[in-house]
Amino acid sequence: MTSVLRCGRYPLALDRPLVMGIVNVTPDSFFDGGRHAEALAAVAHARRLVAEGADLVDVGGESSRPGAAPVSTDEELGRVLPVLEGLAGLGVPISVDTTRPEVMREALARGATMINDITALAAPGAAETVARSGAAVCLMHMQGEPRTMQEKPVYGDVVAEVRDFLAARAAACVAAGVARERIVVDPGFSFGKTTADNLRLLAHLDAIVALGYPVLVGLSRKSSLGRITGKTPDDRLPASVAGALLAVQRGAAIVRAHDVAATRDALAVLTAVEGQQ
Ligand code: 7PM
Repeated sequence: MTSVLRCGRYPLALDRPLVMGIVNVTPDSFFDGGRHAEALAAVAHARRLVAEGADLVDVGGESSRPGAAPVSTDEELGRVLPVLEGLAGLGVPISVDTTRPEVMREALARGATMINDITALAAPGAAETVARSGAAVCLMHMQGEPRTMQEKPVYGDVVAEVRDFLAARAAACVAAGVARERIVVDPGFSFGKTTADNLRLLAHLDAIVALGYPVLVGLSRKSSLGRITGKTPDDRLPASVAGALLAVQRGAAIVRAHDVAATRDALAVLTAVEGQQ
């Protein structure tokens, strides 16, 4: 029987790997046309990712990006909400990357059907906000906080710690009223993890998969891939595609990717081979 992830009005069948396209709403440098141009660029990018085959898109106002300067709630709302308005009728579920219940509420009211929270709904009221909505949620593991988490991550057993954290957060969400079919878990590659930690987590992803929730993996262009290959972010496409493929082979249900078309092609080859077994 195929399992389903309930993203509000969208039931997503998990009988094949899904690709979540990354849409960053970037305020800086590039776009000098102000807020309107920034939103239009993000909307255009999201539509392009859907045309490339994205099964869902993840819109982020960069409040939770590693190393990024924190932005105010108003600033985050100002970045994300116009993009959601521009994406009405997109046809695939829209995830919003946020840790703030107020941003969650406003985003859900504008059609977002998934919340991607790098703090796994730690904020007071966050789990209740998601519970009331019918939306899906991605619960991610992070050690520390974005500004400092890469300074000196320390684990005893990284796989067991990440697994136990995700199990506890999923149970807390269920207790708050989020149906199991709406929960996704994510080991949070590079969020307070060394390259060795990331590799161990990927090699033992089966331990996370065994929790029984769909697993989302985000390795796209990350620095661990840079350390392995010696490549800058712009040249990490082959390594990112390899990472996505390895994650899905180890049971990931969703991969979060910048390069949707290439990721889809690689997964199509994997799915075709698996159809032979
Ligand atoms: C700088 C470094 C900028 C890293 C952006 C990033 C994940 C995520 C991100 C993930 C989930 C990026 C990351 N990564 N959400 N948000 N899982 N659920 O590559 O791995 O976009 S931010």
